[in-house]
Amino acid sequence: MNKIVLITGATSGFGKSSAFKFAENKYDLIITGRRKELLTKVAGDIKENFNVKVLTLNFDVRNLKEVENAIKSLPAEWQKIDVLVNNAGLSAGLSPFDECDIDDWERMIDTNVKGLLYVTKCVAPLMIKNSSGHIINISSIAGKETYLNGNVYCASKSAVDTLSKAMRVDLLKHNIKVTNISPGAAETEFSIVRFHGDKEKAGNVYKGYTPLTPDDVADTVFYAASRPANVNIAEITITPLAQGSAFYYNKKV
Ligand code: NDP
Ligand code: 8X3
Repeated sequence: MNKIVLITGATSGFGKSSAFKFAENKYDLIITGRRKELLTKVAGDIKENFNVKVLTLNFDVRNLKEVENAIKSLPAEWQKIDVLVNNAGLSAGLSPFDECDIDDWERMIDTNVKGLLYVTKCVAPLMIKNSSGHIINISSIAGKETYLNGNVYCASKSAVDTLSKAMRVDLLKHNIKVTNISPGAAETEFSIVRFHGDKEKAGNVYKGYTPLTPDDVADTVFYAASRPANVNIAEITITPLAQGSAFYYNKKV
């Protein structure tokens, strides 16, 4: 029987690449996201290329009822989740603290912090029932250090960092591994979402250096998930070669 991974935010970026990576390694997949058409397309592409099962769950991580209903809807054979990748997340805006839009703050906190909590609260009991499981939280280098105008995004990822530590100690007695992964700059839909759809502004973020690709991050996620049973990778920070910290880049522009 294949292992099962549940990946949130698999319609794009790290989540989508991770879905392919786990499928390549013979995991059955539960993939989630709000954009139903994209989710169906990812599921179809994976089934066409790999001999694995794929279940799609279409929900917004910010809505507790939707999260609860989605996880409750899992057929018995899908309930033994081996790996949960808490990836769904976003940044909204990049402005000085005093100029920020409160709606952007709400979206980031509701998605990156509360959404991650809701999903984990619903999935953890399934892992506890089996006395095994692995929770992989996608934080960010922005959770380690604050950069100019990063304010609430950085705080939300810092919260993920802390929650990873908290989950690791609280769930230890149930043999559940917890890994916190902190990527640096990667070109996905991330900056397009941050700049509210402004693709030109988003593209400028990645000029003058080679950013991480979604596959680089998916490799790291799978590395953490594929260690021997006695090994837990607690923390990984991964950056492009040209990024020395959350705010220092060696750009050729
Ligand atoms: P993308 O924008 O490409 O992907 C984000 C994914 O999250 C999408 O699949 C999106 O799906 C999903 N998502 C967003 N909001 C919600 C929601 N409310 N409910 C359900 N799903 C949601 O960005 P990335 O792949 O770059 O981002 C993935 C994670 O990595 C995020 O947590 C991000 O903060 C983090 N990160 C990104 C870095 C980067 O430089 N790109 C670096 C470090 C961390 P849909 O819209 O269909 O719901
Ligand atoms: C995304 C990476 O450096 O743009 O978390 O915040 S960064």
